[in-house]
Amino acid sequence: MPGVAIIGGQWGDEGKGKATDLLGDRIDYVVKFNGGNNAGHTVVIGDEKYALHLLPSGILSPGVVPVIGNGVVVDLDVLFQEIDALESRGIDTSRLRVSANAHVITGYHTTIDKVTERFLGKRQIGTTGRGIGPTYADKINRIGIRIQDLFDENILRQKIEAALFQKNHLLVKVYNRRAITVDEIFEQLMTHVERLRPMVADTPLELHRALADDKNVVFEAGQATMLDVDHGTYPFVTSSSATIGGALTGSGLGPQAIHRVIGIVKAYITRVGAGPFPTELFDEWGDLLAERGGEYGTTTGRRRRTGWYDAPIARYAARINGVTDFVMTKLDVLSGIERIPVCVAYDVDGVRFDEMPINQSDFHHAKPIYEEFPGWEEDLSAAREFSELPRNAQDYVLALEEMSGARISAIGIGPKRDQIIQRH
Ligand code: 2SA
Ligand code: GDP
Ligand code: MG
Repeated sequence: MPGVAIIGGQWGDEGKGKATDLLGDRIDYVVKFNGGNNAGHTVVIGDEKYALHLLPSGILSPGVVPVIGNGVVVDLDVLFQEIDALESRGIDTSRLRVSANAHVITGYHTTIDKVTERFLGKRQIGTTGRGIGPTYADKINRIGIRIQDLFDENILRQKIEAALFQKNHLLVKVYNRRAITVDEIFEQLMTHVERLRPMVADTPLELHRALADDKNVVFEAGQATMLDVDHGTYPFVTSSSATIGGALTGSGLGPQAIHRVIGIVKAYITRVGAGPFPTELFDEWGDLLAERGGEYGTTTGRRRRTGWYDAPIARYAARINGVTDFVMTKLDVLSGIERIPVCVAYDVDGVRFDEMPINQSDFHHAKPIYEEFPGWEEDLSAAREFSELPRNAQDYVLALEEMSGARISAIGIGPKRDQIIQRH
């Protein structure tokens, strides 16, 4: 504290929501800085399970101000569905702040996302179909619609018109779909405007003042390092900056704002969607990790691809983000595996790579070089001290710490809030 970033160290779903939750009562603000409702954070509080997509996980903690930063893309239908669902379960969402500069996902973005994927056939990215890529494309192409544009009907209409000029050409001529009208998009967006108005804020200014006031701010990433548009396995990535740079541009603050960078990694690794994955398992071990780990998409329900821990990826994430600490989740899932392989380097067509190859074809061809660690039988879920873990589990964590490029400060041993061992 005061400025802590929580970043996915793998391909997502490492348990970032839980890590934010762990910082609990010390947090004053939680800022989501990238992505949109493609994200899925599952947080378990007591016997209640919450799945959040667009809202920052801080929304679940009373007293925390959740912030949707300028780097986020916002589907207003989803925003209010999520708010209503939480309110109906007694969660107060009234503190939510939304950046005036965040971009808006409209009906044409989700349509184009889904249609494009269908037309890509074998070359599909496996997107979540939430309109994320097309919305960021419009932002970069300077034809996006921002939250602030919703409050001027003339500007809004003009912007929708400009965007649809291109989109309809694509939809009608290339994809053989019906044209989308300005009116239908305009009406749909306008239904939310009055409800949205009081939430809209100059979020960089509010956050700047909060930090100057010694408040604790958490920067919560969606997706992860290996899905980052610059540093991930492009083109099999999401369209936003999920790494530490995105925490700054996506919230409008300078580097002094961030004092700790927590990388979240699982004790193994998963991926959703297409793209290279050197340690992927296609056998019963893969099924075991998926079933035990509950590895199904929080947003789409897709089964996640599973594999053994990949140390070069962790080191890469440590470098790209300047990770100060790792939180390693889901160690409990590995109980009962006699010998646990860990990828320590890659073999690329006969050449050893100790670090992640930057050339895409090399990474596609990378075969894991494994070192095996002795497993343990015991259920870990009741341990609260590192010393209470079986010796082999301790050694596994220490070995991974040694190879991953930063200390492992906390270890997840179950989905519940208190199922965590803090070391530092
Ligand atoms: P998109 O929709 O344009 O962001 O998809 C591009 C790629 O990014 C991946 N992606 C994700 N990977 C893991 N988890 C994500 N969130 C959900 C979850 C996913 C779900 O928490 O489980 O429910 O399916 C997420 N969001 C995007 C995506 O799979 C593509 O590879
Ligand atoms: P995120 O996208 O990084 O926030 O992660 P998700 O919420 O998509 O997926 C992580 C899943 O793992 C959630 O269902 C969590 O409840 C669960 N989880 C988090 N930490 C642990 C842990 O230490 N052990 C187990 N078994 N489950 C965990
Ligand atoms: Mg997730």
